[in-house]
Amino acid sequence: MKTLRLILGDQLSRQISSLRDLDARSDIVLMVEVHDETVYVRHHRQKIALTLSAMRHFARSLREEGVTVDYVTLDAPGNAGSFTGELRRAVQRHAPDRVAVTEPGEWRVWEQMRQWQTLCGVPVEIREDDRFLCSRQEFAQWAGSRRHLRMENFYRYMRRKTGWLVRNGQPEGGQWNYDRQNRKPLPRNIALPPPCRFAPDAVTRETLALVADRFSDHFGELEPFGWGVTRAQALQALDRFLSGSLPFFGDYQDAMRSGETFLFHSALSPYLNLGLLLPAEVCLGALEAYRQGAAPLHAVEGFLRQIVGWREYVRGIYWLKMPAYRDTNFFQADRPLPSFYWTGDTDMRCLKEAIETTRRHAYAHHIQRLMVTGNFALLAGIAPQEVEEWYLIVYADAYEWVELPNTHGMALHADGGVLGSKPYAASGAYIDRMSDYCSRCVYDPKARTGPDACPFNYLYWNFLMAHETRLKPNPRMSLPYQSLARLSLEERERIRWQAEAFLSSLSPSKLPDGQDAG
Ligand code: FAD
Ligand code: DLZ
Ligand code: SF4
Repeated sequence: MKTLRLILGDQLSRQISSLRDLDARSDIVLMVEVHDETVYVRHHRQKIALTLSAMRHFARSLREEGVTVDYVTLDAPGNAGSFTGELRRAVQRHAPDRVAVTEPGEWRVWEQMRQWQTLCGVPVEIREDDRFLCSRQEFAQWAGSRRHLRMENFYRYMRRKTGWLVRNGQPEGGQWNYDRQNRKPLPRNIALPPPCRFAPDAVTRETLALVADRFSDHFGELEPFGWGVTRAQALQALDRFLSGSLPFFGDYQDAMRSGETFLFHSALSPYLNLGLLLPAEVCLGALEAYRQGAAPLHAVEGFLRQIVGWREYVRGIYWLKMPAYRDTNFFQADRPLPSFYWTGDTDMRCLKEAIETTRRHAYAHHIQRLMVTGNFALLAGIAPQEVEEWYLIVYADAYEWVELPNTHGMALHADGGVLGSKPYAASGAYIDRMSDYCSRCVYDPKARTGPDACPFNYLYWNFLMAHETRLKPNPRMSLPYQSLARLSLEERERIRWQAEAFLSSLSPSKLPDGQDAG
């Protein structure tokens, strides 16, 4: 049987289910660079270069194995510009008995894929994406009729299922979660590991030239480009992380420092999301480091929690709740995204740092995403869809299945508490505690109101006041509301006035078409 096997740009694993029964004598692997995928949002230029270069390298590695690969480049004559159009053309070229494909990561593509059998006139077998440790069906079963779908409960379920850091049904060390040990600010003189960057080879250089030429109006700097684009490079990055950063990952997971992008974070998310690394092998690597005494329990547990817990959980929520999920707007937030999200042109040092890192590297670590850009968008009442589009554009690891629950649910609480039991709203005090940004900022993180006051402070209190009816009944919000109750009426009025003045001073422009934001 001649099978046409379509590999999407984020399915670059030799173990992907659509390649499992590959017969190199009769089958053809199809890979397509298509305009639609490069512009459904105006991705950061590094993300496009990373994806296309990784696709080209993956095709090359299959060919080296003796597999026939039909690879359609972006500028190939007649390129139809979409997955559906290119699949139809390939079916005409090869007349296969069937098409095999692995389910996509995004709802948008899923809707197209469901039409393919009808549109292409051949059987299309859609296979489960079993790179994930929990299937969509299993997550739905776990969710069952539970009232609350809390990550912590899901994480314990996954720990028991995998047996990772579990002994006789009990968590290694006696606790499931060592989160409390993961909140230390960075000591001033601690040495940070150098980031794992790779020099572009000829294939990547060609892709960089293509992106520079075709996507000059997209956000972000294209070079220096240091992402790995092959499985071998991704494995090298994993090794570097396990031996250099993992031991410190737990302690400083929430820390931020001026001018430092990666700290002790792994920067493995683009590789995991593209398929160059598998979540199971990354976890097994961390567990091996623990077994060998190379990394402490709280670091390994903290890292495992991100992958076995958060990563699988947000994917489960995405598929369980889509498509209605993205349309909820718990706080009725409707303010346009401020223009500084694109330019970094703001006096607020923390935001400037997070946005400049994002422009330069298509990366910011979790706390910058959640507690700086995300927290600001929450407190300022920015419309969820504008914030979500920003996050989908600006990061090399951005795919809607993981971006949307993190933005809509975790950062903005726009889902009303499906994902988090309370909003991650914080004043400047949190950022001051976890970073050195405030000491370099024109604003005073200790002042609540007044000309020098940190905008996060009055926006925070204003947010609590504006959403008192919705949030006060939440028992997890009782402390903030007890503090609010201690503020005088005059102070509340000052907060409201200053927040309004600040918010109306924000210029609401989006990245204009044709502007070079890089
Ligand atoms: P590390 O800190 O080293 O963590 C290790 C791995 O754990 C990551 O590589 C990632 O695969 C996984 N992980 C950690 N936290 C999460 C999480 N909350 N959800 C899912 N996986 C997690 N992650 C993406 O991969 N793509 C996105 O588009 C994305 N958008 C986000 C948007 C917002 C508003 C927020 C708050 C978070 C978002 N995240 C996203 C999650 C997280 O911030 C990134 O996975 C992480 O910063 C990637 O950097 P790292 O590889 O150095 O992670
Ligand atoms: C992100 C991306 C880009 C920029 N370009 C392509 C492409 O040309 N061809 C392709 O197969 N995939 C691309 N991707 C990744 C897809 O957007 C991703 O596979 C789908 O969104 C499914 O998650
Ligand atoms: Fe950010 Fe406020 Fe600190 Fe300035 S003072 S860096 S705005 S938290």
